[in-house]
Amino acid sequence: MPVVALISGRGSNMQALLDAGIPLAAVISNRADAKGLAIAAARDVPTAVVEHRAYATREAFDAALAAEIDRYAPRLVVLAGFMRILTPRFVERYAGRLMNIHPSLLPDFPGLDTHARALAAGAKRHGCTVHFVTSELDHGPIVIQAEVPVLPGDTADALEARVLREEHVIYPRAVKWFLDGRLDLRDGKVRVKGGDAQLVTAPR
Ligand code: NHR
Ligand code: GAR
Repeated sequence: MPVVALISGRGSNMQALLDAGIPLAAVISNRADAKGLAIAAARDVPTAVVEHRAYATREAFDAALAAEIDRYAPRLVVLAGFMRILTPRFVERYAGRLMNIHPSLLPDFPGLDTHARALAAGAKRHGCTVHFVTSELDHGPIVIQAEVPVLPGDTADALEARVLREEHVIYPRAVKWFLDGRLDLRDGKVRVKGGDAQLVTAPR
């Protein structure tokens, strides 16, 4: 089966992929306590844990992770709330077939704690981005984005929930495009064959 998902926690994006009928060959977590592992197992998706703490270096962890992934020979590897920065060597190995979902409208707010940072900046809109992974963190070619309003009185939690609903819409869409051979990567930019919208605006 074509897709392997890497998770670190809750697994709601992984679940959205399964709910959309994306065939996951395996779900791999860097944390044994990731809630998403139980969700995958309950749906008979094979799971594995490669604990980053068991490895002395990022290179060693990434090599073990790659070995586990490659048992399934996936066409695509998706980061679904995966929280470890990957080494250039790992990223090279899966170049053009490694995707991430990031909870901001990139290039705004790469890195962590994006919802609180968007509020602190006084942003009037926020959202999420599916992108191909390159070795520059959260800077790879953008596949699709969804935008949500920032509302008066928003807390980071309220904003996160609004964004997460859109993540669950755009990640399955992006993965389907990839599996259907509809993504063209040229000059560091992604185009969808057929011209489907690569920006989704959530109604308020
Ligand atoms: N790796 C590369 N090379 N490029 C990207 O674009 C990546 C990546 C690995 C993960 C997801 C990402 C996000 O969407 C992602 C994109 C973790 C961190 C982080 O600082 C930052 C960004 C992302 C994921 N991780 C800490 C670390 O030391 C650990 C934090 C923790 O365990 O909670 O790896 O935002
Ligand atoms: C999601 O909001 C995802 O975009 C974000 O973590 C959450 C994971 O939720 N990813 C990152 O912040 C990557 N650094 P999930 O486990 O329920 O899919």
